[in-house]
Amino acid sequence: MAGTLITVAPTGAETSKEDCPALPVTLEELVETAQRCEAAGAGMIHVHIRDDDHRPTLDLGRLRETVAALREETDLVVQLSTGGAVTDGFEERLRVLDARPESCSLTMGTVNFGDEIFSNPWPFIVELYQRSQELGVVPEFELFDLGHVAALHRLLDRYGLPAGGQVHCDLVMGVPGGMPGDAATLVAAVQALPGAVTSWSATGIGRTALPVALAALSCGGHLRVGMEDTLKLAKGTPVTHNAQLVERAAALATLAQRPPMRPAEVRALLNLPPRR
Ligand code: KMH
Ligand code: ZN
Repeated sequence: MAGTLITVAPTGAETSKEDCPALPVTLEELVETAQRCEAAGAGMIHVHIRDDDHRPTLDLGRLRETVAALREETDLVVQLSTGGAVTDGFEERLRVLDARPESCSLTMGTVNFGDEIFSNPWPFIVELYQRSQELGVVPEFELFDLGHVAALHRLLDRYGLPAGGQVHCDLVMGVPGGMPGDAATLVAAVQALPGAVTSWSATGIGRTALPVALAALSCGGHLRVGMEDTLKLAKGTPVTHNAQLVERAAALATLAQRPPMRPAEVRALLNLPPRR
């Protein structure tokens, strides 16, 4: 295990610009964020976009424009969210792949999500997976709970390997309603992963960010950080730019003697074609 993949998730769908002016919501803000985060050590970007009123949207034209701009201005692997917001419909979420990102998120089951429900029924998972295989989009399996790990076994057993043949997943820990963000749970989830998994990262929501990152590094995992998941560096210290979270992750990864992977190394890890 030579390096650490740091994925930045800079925006998400849950936080409003009014509540958090530092959140990147316009295309210009997103590109500036991506550039600074790439310089700080990120290798992949997990993207949610917003409309002119800064509300979450899955508008296909905007998604295409976003993929094009990020490809033009950065080397980062671009991963579009197919989770969107809890209010988004299945058809819209499936259509995200038509924007032809290199990677997409693919959540492996329904989960209580605070006061809401993040709905991912099995037939939707299968349709999204098969579409990703047809289009050659490399999925990142999002695992919010141990049941999602079991569902990943079932998916791979029944429908085979993803595009590219590598299996990358992300443990999303500490969502109210999902698995808790602590070391014991991370170890249990990692031990339960299918043998076909070739790489995994972990992210801890809110105050679980640091314990999850430290546990992931000590277990050989990669890291996802960003304002989608964490709005404070410490109690009373708000994040003012996503690059701060990437810098912190890069420092931890370097301390662990697994420094940040550059985008070309991330493409090799995920068996994506080289870019430039
Ligand atoms: N916004 C959450 C409801 C994903 O991006 O795939 C879903 C989410 C997962 O963020
Ligand atoms: Zn997301």
